[in-house]
Amino acid sequence: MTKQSISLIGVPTDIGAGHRGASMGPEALRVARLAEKLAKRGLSVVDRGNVAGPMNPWQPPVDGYRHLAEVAAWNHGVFDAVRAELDAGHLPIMLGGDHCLAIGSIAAVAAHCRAQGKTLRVLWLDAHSDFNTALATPSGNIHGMPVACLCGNGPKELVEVGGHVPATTPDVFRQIGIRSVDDMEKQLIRDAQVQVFDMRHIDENGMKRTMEEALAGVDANTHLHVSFDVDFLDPTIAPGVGTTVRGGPNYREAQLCMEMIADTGRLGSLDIVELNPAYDKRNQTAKLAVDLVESLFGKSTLIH
Ligand SMILES: [Mn+2]
Repeated sequence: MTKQSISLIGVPTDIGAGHRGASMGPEALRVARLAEKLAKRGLSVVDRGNVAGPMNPWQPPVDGYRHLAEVAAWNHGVFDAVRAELDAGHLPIMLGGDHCLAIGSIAAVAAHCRAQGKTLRVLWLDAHSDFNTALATPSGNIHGMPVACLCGNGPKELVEVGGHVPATTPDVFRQIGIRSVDDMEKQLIRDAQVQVFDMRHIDENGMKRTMEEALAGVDANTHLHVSFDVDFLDPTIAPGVGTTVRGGPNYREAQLCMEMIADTGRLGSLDIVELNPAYDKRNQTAKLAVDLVESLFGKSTLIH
């Protein structure tokens, strides 16, 4: 087997978020030694530096969207950067940044899968479904809308980021850890038939059974994309996010989730988003995220 080649792509913006600070996420992950830890696992890691984009003007929403033009600009940058790494045969890790950046990232992965004849499966690890629209959103913050936009439900500027509309379809998503969904958003998710494994599902079935279900049907032709919103984790272990929701997976549940994804051997790309150092304590959430990403790349706690 050839050595897997990983490319880190920093995207230092909080353009789609309701709190400032996720723009510092890429540096916090670097400071927590993400590249070094993966290299220690025998992986080849290159840090491609940061994507550039507009400043956060911190304006109120216009027609239901905050910073639409700026969000589109950042996502075009992300799309180009992620697509280039995939085309070169590398495994991109997008270091966010807020979750609006998954529009560009997953649009690029979907385009790559179409070109390669691969089947896309997206594991959306998050407290939120991020399936809002301008009509359903209370805030206009676009980090609550990326899944809807990727499925063609959103403003032209975002739906068309990857040039293929829709970028992908609801059936590729498996949402895990969900525990905060707006009322209208719930109906949109039901209508789209997105497969959601919410915290109640995890409580009742355990993380093992949940991940078996979320990974069912993954085969040798599957490209697994993990979109890891750090607010997926319980805030007692991961305080460094702007949108904490209590009652998330604990440390062992999160580790098992990552280990079971690693076991498939099909991980093809990753987003790490919503890490907000302004809310963190001594970079502990960044260190935890790095720890979990090590497990995602096969660092097992099992002794064998
Ligand atoms: Mn999210």
